[in-house]
Amino acid sequence: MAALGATLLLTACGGADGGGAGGGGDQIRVTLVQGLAGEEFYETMACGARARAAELGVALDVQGPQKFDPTLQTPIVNSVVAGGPDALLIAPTDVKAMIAPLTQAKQQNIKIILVDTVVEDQSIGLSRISTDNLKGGAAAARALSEQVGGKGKVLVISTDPGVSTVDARIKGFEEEVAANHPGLSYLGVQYSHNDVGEASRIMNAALAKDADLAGVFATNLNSATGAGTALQQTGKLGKVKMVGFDAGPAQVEQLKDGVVQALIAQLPGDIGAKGVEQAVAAVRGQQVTPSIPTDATIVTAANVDRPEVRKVLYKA
Ligand code: T6T
Repeated sequence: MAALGATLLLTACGGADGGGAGGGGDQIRVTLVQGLAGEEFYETMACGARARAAELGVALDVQGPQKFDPTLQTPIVNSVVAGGPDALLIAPTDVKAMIAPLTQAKQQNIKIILVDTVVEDQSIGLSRISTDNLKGGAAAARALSEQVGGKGKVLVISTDPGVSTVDARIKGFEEEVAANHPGLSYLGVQYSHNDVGEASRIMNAALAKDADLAGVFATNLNSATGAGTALQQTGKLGKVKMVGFDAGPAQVEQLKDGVVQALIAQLPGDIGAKGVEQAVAAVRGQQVTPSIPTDATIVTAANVDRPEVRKVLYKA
């Protein structure tokens, strides 16, 4: 079965339409709306969703905005709702701004499954599937503290306030530092708007302001890639320690080049697959699991080439 699963994963990952067996009026139709089209985390999520949809005979459509932005995600959701799928898998790009369009979907009895991020309205989302981000942020704090010898100035670079996942990572990081790492001097959070170039600019400015900066935690893929690029360009390899969330190809290269000391890899493919499973259960009137936390793996230069770690690295 594993081989078949792998085959399906490869097929689906080849961008093949994961439309499942045949067409037919009784086929369950699901749409996945990503937080950001083309980004490795959400493309790996789509890959897992397509593989599971193919196995379950579900017609899966994948769409997403060109930027992680609720003003771009909202018209996509409105268009999807007009098409009337049986279920909607979505990573909402803002805890407040996405409530209105998702309320429309709910009122049309479209089954909503939240993958990765959530909205503040607890009545939206029959299932919430994501990494335990509070735990992930605390793990990042412990890993960074170990890297800097438990002392020195540390900075967090995140995307925007109001994104549930990275907000939880920040909270977990801050609570861990306050409770268990008295030698760290926490400089606070700066926001990259999920833009690699802005994350680099923030990192460069932070290095100019605090020449003795010891470490940085970047809470997501683009923030980490941008901050790592700045460390590379300023020759701070290994001098300023860095822990990043996610494990996209550019991030893994930075890890192998010694720019970044640890990455927290999520399981976006697993999130996507479980999202399809929960959508099918909801459409069929079967039991749905309200909250499904997925695993995370701390990836370092020492373990990155191990088979069990290679399989959690995100697809290009
Ligand atoms: O870290 C992931 C995701 O979990 C988060 O919600 C937004 O950023 C990413 O998509 C990576 O870019």
